[in-house]
Amino acid sequence: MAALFTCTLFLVTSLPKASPVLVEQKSAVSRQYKEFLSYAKFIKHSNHSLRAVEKIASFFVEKQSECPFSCVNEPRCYSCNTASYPDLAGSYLCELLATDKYRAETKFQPNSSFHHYSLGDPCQEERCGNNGDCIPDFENYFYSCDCHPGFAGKHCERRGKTCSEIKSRSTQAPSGSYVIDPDGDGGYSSFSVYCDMIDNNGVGVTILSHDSEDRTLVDGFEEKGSYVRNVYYIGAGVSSVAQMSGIPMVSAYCEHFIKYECKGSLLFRSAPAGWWVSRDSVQMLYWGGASPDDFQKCACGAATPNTCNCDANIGSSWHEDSGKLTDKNHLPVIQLRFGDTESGEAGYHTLGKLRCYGMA
Ligand SMILES: [Ca+2]
Ligand SMILES: [Ca+2]
Repeated sequence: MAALFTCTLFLVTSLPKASPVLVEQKSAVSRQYKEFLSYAKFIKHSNHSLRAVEKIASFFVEKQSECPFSCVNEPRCYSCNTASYPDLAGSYLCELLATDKYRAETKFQPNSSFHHYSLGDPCQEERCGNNGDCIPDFENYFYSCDCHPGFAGKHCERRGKTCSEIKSRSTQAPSGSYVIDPDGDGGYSSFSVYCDMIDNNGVGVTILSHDSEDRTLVDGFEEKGSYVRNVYYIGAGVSSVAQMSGIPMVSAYCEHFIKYECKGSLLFRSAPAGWWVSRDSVQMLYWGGASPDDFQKCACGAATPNTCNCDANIGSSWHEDSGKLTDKNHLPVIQLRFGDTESGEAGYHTLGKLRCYGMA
């Protein structure tokens, strides 16, 4: 049976406090140097030994417990065998080994003549929650958790905040529907999104759908902004704009494709006829492909004095302004407004899904 054996070694107190030899040596087992104290945690496996592996040294000790002490003090030592019984002189054989039962699993066997000491398994306790896998690091007596897809945190104890965080904590997570909680435990409740785990080099893209993605006709609304389309986001548990806004807040990048096709229907020229509304309910006067500093401009006008294709106000043919909105502080879009569509004038709006990725 395995019993926890804590091995504490006081080095000779006359050693200089900052002995460079001790500090620099790379130990096989976990050794931490605190002042003059060095220790490692061993588990005693009675009546077992690790045979036919590389021995660093064999010698006799007065007490069995001196053997793991010696292992702690030998940089190449991972584990040790000690004789179960003394020899005629009352001493016990001690073998310092260059490997351990985790690395040489098949060499670890019952043996009534020996006890074996090795470092404990850092994953022996239930370390990782929500079916996460514990990944042991025997050399440093440390572990990490590979989370079951959807979970995050050091111990996989909570929902992922975004698809990027989920992907970072479980690299094999497939694309699909996931429950996320952008603001972590407490605050807003978690909700469902689609995670594209392939796009953008597999960073994990959080995708939020809404009810206004179809290309939609605007006709018969002459007053500026008199056409009103509220955008409702779709996902189990989605209940408020503030809740959804957590996605852009904790993401590095967001994009929201927006397009307006126009036949004699103005967007921004003079007093704006059309605009979109930010998550904070603010009227936004820049279009997809332009930046917030491009006041009353579309992608085509961002680098020129021109503004938007639709601002040419050409009633005899169709034109369009389109591009991605990328200022995550304004996203998602919650409303679309248009006007100047009467007597042969018209427009079509198209709004893509909200896509966010990376971790802020
Ligand atoms: Ca929450
Ligand atoms: Ca017009």
